[in-house]
Amino acid sequence: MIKICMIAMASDAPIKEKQILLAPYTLKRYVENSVTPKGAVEINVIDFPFDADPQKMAHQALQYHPDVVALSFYVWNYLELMKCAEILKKEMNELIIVAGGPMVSFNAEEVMKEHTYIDATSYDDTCGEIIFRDLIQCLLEGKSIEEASGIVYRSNGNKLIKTKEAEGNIHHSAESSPFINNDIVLDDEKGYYVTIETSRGCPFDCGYCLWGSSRKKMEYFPMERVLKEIELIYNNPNVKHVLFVDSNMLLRRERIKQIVQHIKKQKYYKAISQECIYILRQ
Ligand code: B12
Ligand code: SF4
Repeated sequence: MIKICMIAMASDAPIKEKQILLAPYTLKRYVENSVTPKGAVEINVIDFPFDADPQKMAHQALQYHPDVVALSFYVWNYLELMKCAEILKKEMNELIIVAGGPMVSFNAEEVMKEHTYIDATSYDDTCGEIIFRDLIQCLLEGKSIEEASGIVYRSNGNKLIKTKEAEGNIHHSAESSPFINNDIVLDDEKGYYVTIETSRGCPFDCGYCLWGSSRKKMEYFPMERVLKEIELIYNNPNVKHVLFVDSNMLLRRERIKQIVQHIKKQKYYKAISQECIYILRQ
């Protein structure tokens, strides 16, 4: 059994409600579903607010007695999570610390050079599910993480090694949804700012955007999953705000029509954007 602790940290953007960060929950569900043997990993996600203290975050993570700590790095949490990782390594040298997310995957080698307490960093932002699953599967089988895909890791001789590219498709089915499988529990009456994905990737190429350079391929999530998530989210009185994180929901007209019409049928739908209303009227 491998014990994993995944750390999420909310953005410091002026959002009143508790933010749900999708990546750690999405990776947890994917890895738990796809490693063999089933049940060989125990994954806990700890969800911190934007002003959490790195020392306290590290101590909370250690209470789970993890073998692996995985951190999701974004522009809003980079410094705090690096500090947390440094403290974790000092307190427990044998802990495997893995970094991922858009703030590290575009410059994984520099991150590894600068932050010697990180053991492995994902260098491909498009398929965290496959990369994290492969890495954990390697550990479960007692293999060297040299055989995992999509990472830069530090060998025993302190050399940085870039492993092969990740292969295969991510299964975005309902079984992979952290909402449908109750990984994300929305039971706090103080309210939530929920994020939801219905597709990944972007066919465009804007120079200022991280997606422009990496996520060319479009992956559309099965409608069964999307509609079920909408039901769960829009019928929950604790959800105050929903952010669809797709690059562009209007790429497939039939899909957005179906999505908007489904949202309109739910109990707590409040507003839909102008563009969507326009599509519905046609
Ligand atoms: C939601 C979101 C926000 C929310 C964040 C809070 C929240 N509640 O989630 C809000 C609206 C506040 C926000 C703000 C900003 N954001 Co924003 N945001 C996003 C968005 C739309 C979704 C992120 C997400 O949850 N995706 C879904 C999850 C499942 O995917 P993911 O995060 O990409 O994670 C994948 C991999 O990175 C990897 N992974 C992640 N963690 C880990 C960990 C391990 C161990 C491994 C192996 C892999 C791994 O696996 C995942 C699955 O493949 C992304 C664009 C996008 N669609 O991804 C931009 C994005 C993250 N934001 C971006 C930017 C630039 C900003 C702003 C700076 C914009 C601005 N100029 O104001 C501000 C930040 C301001 C601030 N100080 O907070 C950039 C990148 C920034 C960066 N380097 O981190 C992105 C990528 C947009 C872009 N295309 O350029 N944002
Ligand atoms: S996500 Fe938006 S900004 Fe980024 S490349 Fe696509 S169209 Fe351009």
